[in-house]
Amino acid sequence: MTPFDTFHSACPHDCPSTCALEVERISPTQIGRIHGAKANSYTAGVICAKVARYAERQHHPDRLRQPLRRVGDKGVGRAGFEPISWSAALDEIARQFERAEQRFGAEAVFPYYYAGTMGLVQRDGIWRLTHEKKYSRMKSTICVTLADAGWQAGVGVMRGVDTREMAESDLIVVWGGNPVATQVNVMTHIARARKARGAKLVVVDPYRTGTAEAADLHLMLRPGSDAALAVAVMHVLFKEGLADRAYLARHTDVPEELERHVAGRSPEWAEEITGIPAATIRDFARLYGATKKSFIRVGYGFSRTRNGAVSLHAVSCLPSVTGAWAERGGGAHYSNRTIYHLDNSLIQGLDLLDPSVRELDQSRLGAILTGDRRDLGDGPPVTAMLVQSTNPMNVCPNSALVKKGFERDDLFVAVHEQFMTETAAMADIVLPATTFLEHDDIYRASGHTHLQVTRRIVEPLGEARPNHFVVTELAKRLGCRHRGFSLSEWEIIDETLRISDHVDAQTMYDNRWQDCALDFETTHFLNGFGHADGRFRFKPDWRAIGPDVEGLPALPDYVALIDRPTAEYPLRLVTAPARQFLNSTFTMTPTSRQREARPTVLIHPTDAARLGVADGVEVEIGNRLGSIRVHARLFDGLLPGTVVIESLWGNADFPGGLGVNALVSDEPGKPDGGAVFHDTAVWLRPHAAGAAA
Ligand SMILES: Nc1nc2c(c(=O)[nH]1)N[C@H]1C(S)=C(S)[C@@H](COP(=O)(O)OP(=O)(O)OC[C@H]3O[C@@H](n4cnc5c(=O)[nH]c(N)nc54)[C@H](O)[C@@H]3O)O[C@H]1N2
Ligand SMILES: Nc1nc2c(c(=O)[nH]1)N[C@H]1C(S)=C(S)[C@@H](COP(=O)(O)OP(=O)(O)OC[C@H]3O[C@@H](n4cnc5c(=O)[nH]c(N)nc54)[C@H](O)[C@@H]3O)O[C@H]1N2
Ligand code: SF4
Ligand SMILES: [Mo]
Repeated sequence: MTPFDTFHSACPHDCPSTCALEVERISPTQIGRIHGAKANSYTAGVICAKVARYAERQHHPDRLRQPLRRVGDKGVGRAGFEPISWSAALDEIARQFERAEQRFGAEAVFPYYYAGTMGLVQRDGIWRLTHEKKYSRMKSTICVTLADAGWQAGVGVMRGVDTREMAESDLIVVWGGNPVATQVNVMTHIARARKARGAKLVVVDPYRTGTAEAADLHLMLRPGSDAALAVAVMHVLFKEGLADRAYLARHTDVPEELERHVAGRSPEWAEEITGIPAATIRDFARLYGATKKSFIRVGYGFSRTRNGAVSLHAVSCLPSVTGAWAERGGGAHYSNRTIYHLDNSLIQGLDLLDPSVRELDQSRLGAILTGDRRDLGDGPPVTAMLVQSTNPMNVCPNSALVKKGFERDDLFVAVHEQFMTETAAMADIVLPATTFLEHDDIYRASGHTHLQVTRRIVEPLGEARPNHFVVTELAKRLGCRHRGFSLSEWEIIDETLRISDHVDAQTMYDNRWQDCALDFETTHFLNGFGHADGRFRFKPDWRAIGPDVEGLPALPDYVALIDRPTAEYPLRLVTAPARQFLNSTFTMTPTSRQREARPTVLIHPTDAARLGVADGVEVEIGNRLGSIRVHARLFDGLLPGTVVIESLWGNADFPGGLGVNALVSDEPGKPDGGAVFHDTAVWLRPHAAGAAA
């Protein structure tokens, strides 16, 4: 007799890897360990430690089990709530939404969601309610907006070279990403290339991450300066005969103009901006130019600055100069989001979308809730919210303002959550949510090519219910008629697959996944890039991507559109993802907490000496938005002038109760918005001195 059965599933988290999983089920209510599926050619049997021990999260004693109504003060947590029934909770939310609508119009209601689950039915069903009721629409800006803009600018379509081809590369460049922490499977395919072909790994990152430590060459640069590095590399490629002129003539828009433009931007010029020695830039350019099978894994990290789209576009130009796109194992990958050809209309109720309904910027939630006219326009205030699968009190920029917004007495908030997060603690009604092991869904991946359908593996904990249930029950109470509200998750998955010309849900489930990889010519853009003329664009049409084009360069270039260091704010803060957390998810599991130890700022010994900061002491870090307290660790794996706080600890985990996003601006990146998490100039001083000042 085996002690457990194994069921297959897919990781629901917001991670490009979307791993194919094998879940040990010990009983109808209990899981054991989770493993990566060996048979999946991308997952290849490997998953991250935090999901391998998902049982810690699934069976955590603090999981929410029943609907709650707040009776105490906001922010207190579980003690401020008392249980109520599902029907009473849903009735109250519907009543509050109707009241908001009657007083101010439908746009006073703001359904707000994000990526706690990446399952398309559970994550995106909230849109159906939004569209049918004409509630304010959320403009998604917190994750990929800047990176999307940069990729769209040059490549023109949201797909890239098959990431499994990294195993066939001779040089892999991980640019502005830290896959050891954020998508571990990339390392599997890189390891294959290193073992089989002696491939080299280059990492471009402001600090010595786990990935940088594993690299042959770490290009340690100033945050926000990537475009200067990329342009100087192009300078060397053209100057030293490493540009593929035949490829350029056939597949790109303005190669001669580009060559003239980069001629004036040498490695010495870039050294000034990036902090990387000119000789190192030259060596890297020669290595890149001499290696046809070179693969750039484009990360998201370096796009999270005001000039991030420009930087990402500049990096995407490199394989177009050397012609690496044409080689097996060559080119670049950012996201494969569009390859699945899924028709989302049933899930999202797109037939009811009304573009005249106002859109509110997800990353400016604080400004929105505190009545900023730049966001609200001449529309009504937001007076009622449903928050699903996201924790904005933690993850949103300008988080002190977010808190101020949630503190409003005249704002009604319902939060659907698995845990009493800091956001849930601000709610009037809290609803308990199922985990991916307790509901059905369908997942596509941005980092590979597989579509996966999953089924419930264990019984929901207590009275926990899926997002689909909440959205459907509210829709009924609010008089919605869209037929999506009368179907089960499984029926929606099945119909979505059928209208998208895929196999039915049961077949896809039985097959475990469907590999939707496109052919070589398409993924390598030999049949053309995404623009009408089929050419890669060195000269993007930024205006077609977003309205805020002021200061954007015509050709790839460094533009100082960043929060530049000044005498008052001399350091640049990067808030890179912590390995054991996933945004704010896993900040409650004991092993993750223990391994991450405590919120810590990494600071160069030279800066520390100048500022009188000793290893391990508490420091204060601040800017125009406010200040936070955190412990310092002296670290020589970054340039003087850069500091790093790995994220995302809860606000309450910081000594002063304010987390790192209290320092992050909610100013939108260019040209189409996007949060700028790694673009913050700050001052830093020992805490005791700060208190005395
Ligand atoms: N363990 C863990 N895994 C995660 C997450 C997590 O929080 N923790 N988050 C998930 C999510 S939502 C996403 S979107 C992905 C993100 O995946 P990644 O592509 O890794 O992007 P980021 O995580 O934003 O940033 C990664 C790296 O970018 C670097 N960086 C910051 N600024 C710059 C810059 O100006 N230039 C350069 N070259 N590098 C810079 C940071 O130092 C960091 O090492 O990961 C997912 N996976
Ligand atoms: N400083 C800093 N801030 C950042 C970043 C950074 O790099 N630095 N990264 C940013 C990025 S890339 C992103 S994508 C955002 C992510 O921000 P969020 O999408 O808010 O991510 P999480 O913090 O993981 O919160 C997800 C929440 O959803 C809940 N949840 C999970 N599954 C379900 C479900 O099925 N139903 C319901 N109702 N709830 C569920 C989880 O319990 C969790 O509390 O954070 C951003 N914030
Ligand atoms: S690596 Fe990413 S997709 Fe894979 S199990 Fe971990 S969080 Fe999930
Ligand atoms: Mo993200």
